[in-house]
Amino acid sequence: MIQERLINGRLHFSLIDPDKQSAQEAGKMAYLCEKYGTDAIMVGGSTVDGKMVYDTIKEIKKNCSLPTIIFPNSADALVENADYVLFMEFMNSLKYEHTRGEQLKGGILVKKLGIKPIATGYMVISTSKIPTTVEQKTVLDRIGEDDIEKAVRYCAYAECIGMDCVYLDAGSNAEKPVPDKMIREIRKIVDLPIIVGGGIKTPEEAKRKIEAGANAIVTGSLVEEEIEKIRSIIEAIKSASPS
Ligand code: 1GP
Repeated sequence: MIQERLINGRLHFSLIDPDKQSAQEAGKMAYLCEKYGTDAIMVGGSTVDGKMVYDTIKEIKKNCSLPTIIFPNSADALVENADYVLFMEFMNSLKYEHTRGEQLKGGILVKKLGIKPIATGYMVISTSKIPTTVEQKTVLDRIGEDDIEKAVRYCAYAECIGMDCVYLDAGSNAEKPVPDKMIREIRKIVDLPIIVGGGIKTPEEAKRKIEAGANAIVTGSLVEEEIEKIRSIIEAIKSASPS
């Protein structure tokens, strides 16, 4: 179970956006991600629909033996050939559809389709001057890079309501990743596994996030743009010594 592996930490997830390439190309990317040592393939993006997700996962499964995890933008992204879904409450969104609306549609689909849900307290940390795609698509209770206490509060809430993990996302191609200090302060209070993504481009950054207390690092843009770079990022994650 991914949830158990998350608890032990030092994981890397490769995020593939079905909107950015053909399903066949996504399959080839997943093959390389597995070869480079990634732990799971996340599939999602802000504009995808179910057919694109289904076709992409089908090709990924032909080329790679790793678990697939849907990272949904809505209930429409839920498809039966996925292994897991990050079943998310977008905790710092002020839009009902992002906190509860799509989840009410999605819960029943997850049950019917037999996808394993990973209950995820998802939050966007705003680190960029120009809003990232996810920031443009919702209305946020903004958590800036210095709003550490607020971030800790959200994560403690996620633990108290029984989530499996929290996901701190600076947004795809963020100017700066989630700050190490924020991860460290959350880790002092919160026992849940912490997934961190958005703007992580170097092995050093990835390693620092793990050493600050993150259990898994997500990279998406690098998989699309310079896939061979994830090899050194994965090596750095696996060699990190969490505090
Ligand atoms: C975005 O956290 C993911 O939701 C990945 O971000 O594309 O910047 O790696 P990047």
